This record gives sequence, C-alpha cells and structure tokens, in this order.
Amino acid sequence: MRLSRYFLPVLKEDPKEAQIVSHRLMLRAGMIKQQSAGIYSWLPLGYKVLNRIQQIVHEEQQRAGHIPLLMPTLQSADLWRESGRYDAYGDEMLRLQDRHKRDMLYGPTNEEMVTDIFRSYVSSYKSLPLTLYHIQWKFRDEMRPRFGVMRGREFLMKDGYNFDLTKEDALHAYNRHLVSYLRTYERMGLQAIPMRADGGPIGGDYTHEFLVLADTGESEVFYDSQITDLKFGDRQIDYDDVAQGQAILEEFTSRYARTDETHDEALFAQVPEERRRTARGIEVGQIFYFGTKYSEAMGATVVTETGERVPVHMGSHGIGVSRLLGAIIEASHDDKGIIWPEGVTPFHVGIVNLKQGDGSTDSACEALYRELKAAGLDPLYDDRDERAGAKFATMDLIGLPWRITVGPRGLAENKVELTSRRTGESEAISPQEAIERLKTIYQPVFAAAYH
Ligand code: P5A
Repeated sequence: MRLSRYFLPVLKEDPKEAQIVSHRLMLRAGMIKQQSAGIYSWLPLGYKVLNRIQQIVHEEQQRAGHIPLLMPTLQSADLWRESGRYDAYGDEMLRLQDRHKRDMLYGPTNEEMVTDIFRSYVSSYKSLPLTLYHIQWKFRDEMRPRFGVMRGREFLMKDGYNFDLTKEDALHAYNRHLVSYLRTYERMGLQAIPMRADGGPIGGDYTHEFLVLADTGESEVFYDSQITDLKFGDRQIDYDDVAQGQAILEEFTSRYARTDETHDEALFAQVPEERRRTARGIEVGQIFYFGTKYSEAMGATVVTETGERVPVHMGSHGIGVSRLLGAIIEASHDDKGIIWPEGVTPFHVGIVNLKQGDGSTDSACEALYRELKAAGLDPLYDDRDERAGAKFATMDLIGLPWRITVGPRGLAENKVELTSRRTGESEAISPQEAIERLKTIYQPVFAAAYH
C-alpha cells in the first residue's frame, strides 16, 4: 500500500476521552472511530489488524478440528425463553421488536441458537463429537463501556460450542480448546495465562479465563510466578490424543492462578511466599464446560449405541477478538506508539523515502516496494511529500515492527537502513539484503499458518 493513497487519519494530539494507552494509541493511529458509547467503526488500519487476528483464530480452530459456520446477530427471544435466560440475562441484553411485534434481541452469545441448530439436524451419537464455531459481532449493553475496544458494547467474539456424548468426551473438547487457545495467543505474541474463574451468566462451574497481565486490566488476579515461565512453543499436537490434551491442561493449570472471583486465600498461602503474585489482567478468552444445561432445557438429544436417548454434554468457548487489539497494544508499546508483534502487524514493513521527488530515491523505493510484494510481504510505502521526522513519527506511532529507510546518501553506496521498531537498532545493508532479512524474519510467521 502507498501511504499517499491510503486512508490513515492519524491524530497529532492525545484524545481526551482515552484513559488507557491502548485506547489512546488506537485513536491516534487512526484505527478506530467511536460512533456511540462502546460502538466503533474500524478504520482501515484497525480493520487490517482485526482481520489478521481473525485469520489466526480461524486457523487454530480449524487445526483443532472445529467447524466454522455463521449465525446471525439478531435472535428470536423465544429461543432464550426455552433456556430461561431471556428473563435472567437482565439489562445487558439489547431487546427489540420487529414490525410484527415479535421480541428479538441482539445476541450477547449463541448457546441457545447453536443448540437449536444441533437439535434440528443431529439425532445420533454417530455424529459426535462435533464442535461448531463462528466469529460474529455481539452486543452487551455494558453499564460502563470503556477503554475503547476493551469493554465495548458491540464487540467481535469467536465463540465455539462442543457437543459430546459423555462428560469425558466433553472434557476432552474443553482441553482441546485450552490447547488451541494457548497456540492462538502465542501466535499473536501474547502470553495469556489460564486461570480458574467463575461461570457467570453462561453457567457451569468448570471454567478457565485466559488473562494477559497488564496494569490496566480490569480483573484482579493471584498466581504463582512459576506459571509465567511456561511456553507453549512449537509443539506437535494431535488434537485427538486425549492423554496429550489432559497433560497440557495439567501443565498449564496445576499451579495456583485464579481471578478474584474464585481466589482462595488458604490455597494461595501454600504457594512459597517469594512466588506469590497479585496483579491485574485483561481477560482475552474463557472456556466453559456446563454439561447438559442447555441440551436438557432445549431437547438436544442423541440416540446412543444401545438405543437410549440422552441429552448431549456441551461447553462453550470464547475469544475476545476485538478486545485482543487493545490487549496486544497494552502489552507492546512505548512512548512513541504501538509495537506490533510480527504475527499480527497490519503491514510487515514500512518504507520511508527520505527524498520524495528525487528520481533515483523514488525508483529505489519503487523497486523495493515491488520486490517485497513479490516476496509475499505486505509493505506500507510512505511516498508522501513530508519531512523525514514526520514520516518516522507516523511509522513509530502505527507500530510496524520493521522499517526500511531510503535516502540518496545511502543509495550512493547501495545501502538502505533496516530498523527494528522494538530495539531501535539499525543496520546499513543493500536493498537486496534487506529483502532477504525480512523474508527470514517473517518465515516463522508464515510457517505457523494452517491451510
Ligand atoms: C463463551 C463463548 C461467553 O460468552 N459464550 C460463548 C461464552 N464467554 S464470555 O467470557 O462472556 O465472553 C468471551 C470473551 O469475549 C470477550 N468479551 C468482550 N470483549 C469486548 N467487550 C466486551 N464488552 C466483552 N465481553 C466479553 C472477553 O475476551 C471474553 O473472554
């Protein structure tokens, strides 16, 4: 993309309404625009990151064997009357009526609707196990929408639902989600720690939240510091392997890690004092096993091998897709702006032309731009007629992890500068070497993809 033709409305001043750094930087970098409280337009740069995040979520769900579909945002109240949640959900549910005076709602989650789909088509144990998921907008009329996309009213969620014959099978599905989530967050450059949590309005008492540690997080968390040494890394996973799933669950959940809802002082006191930590965290996902809560209420049953009709065991599993942008920025920024991890960056590299209009500098930049694209990379070329300082400030603000600076002085020796946004270190190398270096840098990102 050429910056002169892009739509990147960056703000020079700090917006007054933003209380936390990720909100401030998303507004300043022209990623989002508030339309009303907790409701945002996603401007091109924000939309690009949102899509990168969605892509990773889709890939990791499908790698785990989960099946994508798409359910609507508007739902019929009748489904929610069946489960009993229409009245129970309270003021967070946005309720509306259509022209026939039928009660509708903007879905805050989809347990009822997916259970209805299941019961309409599935009647035999032979169709199990089954996990269906989608990435769809949700609406929760939060009392205090705040911190930008962190606590929105309209927000994007990945929500998945497993249907299993037995509790054991459903717990394997739970583990499969835990493992796939660990992989998902690491691909985004995040450490998200599973912590014992509370079921809330979704239900079930077996549930973990995934938390990214950050001072601005809304949850208070208590944990054994050893947990932060755990890395998922590049493991070979067989998502059908029940023992492997259980072993990973135990590895990542056996140390003390709880949110304030389930915190137990007596248990926490058993952690050696030097390892006890109290901190704040951003909840970027939650997994639940709730057994037959919805399947019994809504008649989602299957006939077993012995001819018995039984309700299916279910769980639901969510990732806060739009919230993740805020969480990543909270975890990765400095006083100049955002620092995107390579896995989610909107553009892989920025090209800064120090002397726009100078024939040989322009043509060196054009050649770099062309060749980077031919190498499968996604560059942003700042071809505006602006001062170098303004170009650097924009690149630093929007946080591309790599920058190539091209100027007549360097070009005289066939050199450009490759600079890391994270460390600030620069190297003078030939344009060809810069392309090769970037190919190597992004190789693990491309290799992590699942087709
Ligand atoms: C699991 C999937 C559920 O709704 N039903 C379907 C279950 N879980 S949850 O924990 O309530 O939500 C899942 C994730 O969505 C994000 N989230 C939000 N993001 C932005 N703004 C909000 N107001 C908001 N509410 C929830 C969180 O990341 C949460 O973990």
